Amino acid sequence: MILTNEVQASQQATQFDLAAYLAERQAQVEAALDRSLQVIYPERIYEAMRYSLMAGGKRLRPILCLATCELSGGTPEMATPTACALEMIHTMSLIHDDLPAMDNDDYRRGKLTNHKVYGEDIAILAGDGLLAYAFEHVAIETKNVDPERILKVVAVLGRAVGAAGLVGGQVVDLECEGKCDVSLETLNFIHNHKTAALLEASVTSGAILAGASDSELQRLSRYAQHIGLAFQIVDDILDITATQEELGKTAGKDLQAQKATYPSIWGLEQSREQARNLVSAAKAELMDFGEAAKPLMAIADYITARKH
Ligand code: GRG
Repeated sequence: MILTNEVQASQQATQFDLAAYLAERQAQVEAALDRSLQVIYPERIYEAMRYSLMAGGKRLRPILCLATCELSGGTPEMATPTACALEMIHTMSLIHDDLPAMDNDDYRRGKLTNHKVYGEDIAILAGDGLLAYAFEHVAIETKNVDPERILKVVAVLGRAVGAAGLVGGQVVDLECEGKCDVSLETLNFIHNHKTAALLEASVTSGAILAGASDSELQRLSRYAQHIGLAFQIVDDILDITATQEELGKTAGKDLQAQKATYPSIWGLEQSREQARNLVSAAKAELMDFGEAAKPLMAIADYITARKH
């Protein structure tokens, strides 16, 4: 699903086989997610949780977590439960974001949204169930890692999800609905919290599990903040330029809702340039890691080249 032209463009830039890397990691993540959540009684809630969790998606957050764990000298096994938890958290945020009380979307990842299939009540609970299970999964399934590191990861995930992260960003986003005078500062606040916070947690949690130093963590955090904002700028651009089929969700929603976006402030061309600058800044943070940072470099390039 991800192995398209934009990946080939990134490969040429970094001379790294990103397509093969992503395909292998996606397969590992899909298998681990599939194993992580069984349908038991009461079946309806587990089915609703699995419906969205196994609906595809790029699996970018788990892949980043596995990549930084490896970069910092860890093994994929150490980070796999956290990688799954990140996708559970991301998926629950999409389920809640799509609800009628929020963005009111009918399609996500090319399928009907959770509430369209299971109803609003179950969709809310499916999100809650995934959120709680994410933390349980990290605590119970992480093996051969110092418990202090696991505790630190739990704190990082909690902060990324709560009012200091996704929830805070979503609240300001809701407050800005229908306003035409949203400042760049406010827009940056929204997306640093809604989008970049979980990407940052994905990058740092893998490194924490592997025992990265504070200075390595700081560099990785800055890398993630830059790619997080670039990711959102590209998301805003794609909302204008891509089709529903390419996106797997309704296209043109931002324009329709008269939402403040980066292209609405800067226009398309300047938005593309800002995204490219952020990716360059992200890659500069990786210089000291040498060859081992090639996957993260290639992922940064992919973010501006992606079409969905
Ligand atoms: C977290 C407790 C809690 C509640 C949710 C609704 C909400 C609060 C926050 C909204 C978060 C949100 C939906 C942010 C948008 C992030 C984003 C850019 C999503 C698209 O990510 P991709 O492109 O999607 O990685 P795939 O489908 O590929 O995984």
